[in-house]
Amino acid sequence: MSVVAGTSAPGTLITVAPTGAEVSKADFPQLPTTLDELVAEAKACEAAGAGMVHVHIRDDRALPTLDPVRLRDTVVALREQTHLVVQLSTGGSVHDPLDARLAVLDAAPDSCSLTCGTTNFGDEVFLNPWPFMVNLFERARDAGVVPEFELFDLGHVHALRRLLDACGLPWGGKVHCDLVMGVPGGMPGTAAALVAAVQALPEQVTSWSATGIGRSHLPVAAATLAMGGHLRVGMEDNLVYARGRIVASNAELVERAARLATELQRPPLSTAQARLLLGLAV
Ligand code: KMH
Ligand code: ZN
Repeated sequence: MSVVAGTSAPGTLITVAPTGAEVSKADFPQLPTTLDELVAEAKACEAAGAGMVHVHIRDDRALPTLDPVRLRDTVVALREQTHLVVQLSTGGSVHDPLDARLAVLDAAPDSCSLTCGTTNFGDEVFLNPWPFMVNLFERARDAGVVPEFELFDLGHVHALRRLLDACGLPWGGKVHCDLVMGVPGGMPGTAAALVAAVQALPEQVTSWSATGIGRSHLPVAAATLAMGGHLRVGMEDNLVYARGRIVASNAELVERAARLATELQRPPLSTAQARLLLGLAV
């Protein structure tokens, strides 16, 4: 199925990215960094309309970690206490080595992120060499984990085409990607860039979402809904709810996304519908 601008999915998958690897707990105490905080936030976000959670975890000092035991405990806890699709980040932080990022799959999530190319990331470099992408794709397929392809740039869209042509379809047979827009170093968070990226998506793509970083969060969400895409929101991507007002919780970002989607006649997908969309067993 080709997913081009103008085609409209019947409902909206809302993915919440509650924590990320970059935001400081000291600066934003409402950021969920402990397992209890993460699970509580995930439950509130599910109640507000989220279908999937994109997870980065923190250590006891609230710093990003890819500790395998913590990752596994996190997947188990989220599975026990929510119905959300559990997606672990394999991007981690810009300081994480590639082998630790591959090992994230050992925690047996439903889904994992897979970024389709290296990108400047503020003052840092987010490294995703081609052999790493292929390795992660194949390991995810072998492990029965559905990748979400993260696209930070138009070049990443073309790299996704190359990856699918080289490796075939991922586990589950569906191809879901997420356009991450407005990262300093990636494509801008504008409607024009969104149209260009969506029009360039390979024909194997069955669904797409987008998120705008920082001040592009709302414009990207509005343009995405208008184009029939799905939404990602959360404190990983955006810390400002409105002019002069900091985000109080991830759930309020999900609530707003659900309201917007409902007004546009594409209400939030249930978690069961989200699983079908992504090629996961219900
Ligand atoms: N934290 C960024 C360096 C992902 O989760 O896969 C990478 C990132 C993408 O957040
Ligand atoms: Zn992430």
